[in-house]
Amino acid sequence: MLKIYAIPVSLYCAKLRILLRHKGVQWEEVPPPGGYGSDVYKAIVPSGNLPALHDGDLLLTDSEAIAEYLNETQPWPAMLPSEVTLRAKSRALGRFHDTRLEPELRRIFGQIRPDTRDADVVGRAGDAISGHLSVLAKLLVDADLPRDQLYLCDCGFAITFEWLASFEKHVGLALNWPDEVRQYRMDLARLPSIAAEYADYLPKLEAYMKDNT
Ligand SMILES: N[C@@H](CCC(=O)N[C@@H](CS)C(=O)NCC(=O)O)C(=O)O
Repeated sequence: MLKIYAIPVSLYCAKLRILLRHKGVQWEEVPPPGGYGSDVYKAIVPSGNLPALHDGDLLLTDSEAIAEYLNETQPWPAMLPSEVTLRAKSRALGRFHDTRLEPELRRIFGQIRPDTRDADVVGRAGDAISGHLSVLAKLLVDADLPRDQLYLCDCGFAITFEWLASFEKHVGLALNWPDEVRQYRMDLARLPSIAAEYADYLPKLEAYMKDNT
C-alpha cells in the first residue's frame, strides 16, 4: 500500500489526498516520525517537507512530482487532458498555483495569531493575492478546461481557495475574487473527490483557525 507522510492541516497533503481519492487508491497516512521538521524525519526525507510518498523502495517529495508519478502509475482516471496544448496549459495552471498563488498565502501564515498580526502586512497581502487571482481568471479563460472532470492542476487550487476564504473570515484578509475564479471555486467544490476531502479537511481547517485566532 502507498504510504504518505502527512499532517492533517497541511495544505499540500490535502492537495495530494484529493488525487488519491480520485484515483481510488488505498493509502496509509502517517505523521512524520520525530515530528515535523525533526532530524529523525530528515534522516528519512532529506528535504524535510510534507507530503512525502513511499511506494515500495521509492521515496518522493513535492506534491506535483508525486501527482505526476501517480498519474502515470495509476493512469485511470486520467488527470491531464489528452490534447497536447491543453495538457501544457493545465500544467501551467498547476505551476501558477505552486509557485505564485500559494506562496503569497504562505507569507501571511505568521499573521494568523492576533498578537503577532500586522494590519499593514495583511492589507498588502490582500492586494498581492487579489492580483494573482486576477491573473488566474485570465489563465482559466484561456485554458477553458472542462469543469466536469478533475485535473492535476485543480487539486492545489481547491485547498488554497478554502484557506483564502478562511483568512477572510478569521484574519480580515480583504480579497477581490474575479467572477471566473468564484465560479471555478464552486465548480471544484462539486467534484466528488474534492467534496470528499472537504468533508474531512474543512472542519480541521476551521478548528485550526479558531484555535489560533
Ligand atoms: N512545493 C512543495 C511544497 C510543500 C510544502 O511546503 N509543504 C509544507 C507543509 S504544507 C512544508 O513541508 N513546509 C516545511 C518545509 O518546506 O520545510 C510541494 O508541492 O510539496
